[in-house]
Amino acid sequence: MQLSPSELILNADNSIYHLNILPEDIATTIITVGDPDRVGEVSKYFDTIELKKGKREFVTHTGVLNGKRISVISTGIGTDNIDIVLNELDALVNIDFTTRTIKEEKTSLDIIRIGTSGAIQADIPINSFLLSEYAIGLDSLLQFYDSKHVQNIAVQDAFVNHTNWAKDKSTPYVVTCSTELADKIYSDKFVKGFTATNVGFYGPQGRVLRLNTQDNDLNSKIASFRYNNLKVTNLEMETAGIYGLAKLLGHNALSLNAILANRANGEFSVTPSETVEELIKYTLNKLT
Ligand code: R1P
Repeated sequence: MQLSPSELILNADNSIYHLNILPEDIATTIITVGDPDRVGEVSKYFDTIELKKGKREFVTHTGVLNGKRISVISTGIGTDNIDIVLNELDALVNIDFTTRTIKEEKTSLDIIRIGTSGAIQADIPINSFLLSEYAIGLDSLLQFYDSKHVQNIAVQDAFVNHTNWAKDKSTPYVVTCSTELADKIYSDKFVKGFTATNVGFYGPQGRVLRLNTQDNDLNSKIASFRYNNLKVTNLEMETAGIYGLAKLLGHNALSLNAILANRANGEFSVTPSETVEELIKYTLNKLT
């Protein structure tokens, strides 16, 4: 079946609509970061950089480090952007742009997020690294896809019961990382975690400046949730979307978090850039 110009949107140079890049522009190992300025903070370690392109919040650099070709792409903030980035990355490798048809032979990407996050458990130190083994999406992204088969329904049902989740908010979805990538990257530098991904930074993550939230106890209920040995460790805005879409599309994904805030203690890092830089160096070292 041919994908129409309104569904698979290509720019005049045949690049994919939002990312503005061509199939040959990306490596099969992709690092995603939220902040477009963080792309250069990663690619500055490459031995060579062959490509720098961008459009809106989506900046891409591709280069080689220790003989391994790597692309680093900024996603901006939120799972709405993750929907664009994951679908367009997949299209770049698994759809033939000339015939507008899905390729028979699929390519699987390794997608590693290097992001920042706030801990929700008091015992997770500021400036530590957290590897998300599990993620729970409190946004609605995955619920728009035929995705029940990649969701852990038992954990999400228990979470809904424990938090008395309001029926007028979308149903949380629980998804997991690529164990293959986790085995490759993990060391005792990391806390293994269960990351909650939410749709906003303020009210959805329980921050009250001038607006009251629908449930003032939400963060404490998220923090006290237990399922066997699982407890939610941190809050951010992309991981569950990345895990869910990567699983559905046949890619491997792993989210690494520099813990810059502790919401339980009210602390924020005084050395955020240094902590993120350490995580970048560590990840590049492990990948190459
Ligand atoms: C919020 O400030 C942003 O920071 C975190 C959140 O997930 C959200 O994107 O990650 P990044 O630093 O990777 O953007």
